[in-house]
Amino acid sequence: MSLFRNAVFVTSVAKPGLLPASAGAEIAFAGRSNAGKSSAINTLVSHTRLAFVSKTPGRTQLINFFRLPGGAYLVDLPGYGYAAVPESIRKQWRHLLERYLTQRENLIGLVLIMDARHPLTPLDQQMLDWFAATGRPIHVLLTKSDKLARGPAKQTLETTRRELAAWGDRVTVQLFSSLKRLGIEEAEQAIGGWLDADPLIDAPGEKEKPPVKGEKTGGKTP
Ligand SMILES: Nc1nc2c(ncn2[C@@H]2O[C@H](COP(=O)(O)OP(=O)(O)O)[C@@H](O)[C@H]2O)c(=O)[nH]1
Ligand SMILES: [Mg+2]
Repeated sequence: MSLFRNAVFVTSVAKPGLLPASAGAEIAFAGRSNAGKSSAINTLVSHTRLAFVSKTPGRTQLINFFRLPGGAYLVDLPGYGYAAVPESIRKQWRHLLERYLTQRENLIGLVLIMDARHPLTPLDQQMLDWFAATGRPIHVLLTKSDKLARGPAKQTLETTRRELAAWGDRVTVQLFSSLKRLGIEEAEQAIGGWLDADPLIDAPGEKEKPPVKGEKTGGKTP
């Protein structure tokens, strides 16, 4: 199973007003800057450098859209929490993220990337607050888990799982490592499950259907 293989870059967006029209189900990837988000995306698409692993944290300030072979979209959101970014820019990103996470109709799930050594930072909690309110599922990847010994990694997983329960029962979590390529199948299963359950996948364009002939349009008066 390779859900994400052959993802192709479609477009980058810097402002919420410039988001492309929703063309299919979207799965967004978010995380603190330097948490390992780009690496995780690259690992999942088996396509190194698709999402660009950056040596300079905080550089990705855009929402990047990738189309998956099945017609759904992988959406790479700008990393947050990079201290060296000026407040005015941080405010813009915050606005962009909030708007996208709370209002995007075709967004069917959020993959939240956290460094396994520093899970659930205040900004991670902010993302959870915004998106959990939509009632849609969130899957947390505790990445760089190779940096923890087996015992502490397991402990982190359990503690984080307990804490995540505060955001409801649609939040799941797992250990992940891009370096060691651990957790890929588990992630594909969790995320693939959202696509399987999504009616948009089987009925593309359903929303754009013109009104059925003879149906009341509301525009005419007799
Ligand atoms: N050991 C280890 N390092 C990782 C892992 N994932 C990412 N990194 C490193 O962490 C740094 C930030 O990764 P990147 O994917 O660019 O993070 P992003 O800012 O969240 O997109 C880079 O130096 C990566 O090589 C991982 O699973 N294990
Ligand atoms: Mg990145």
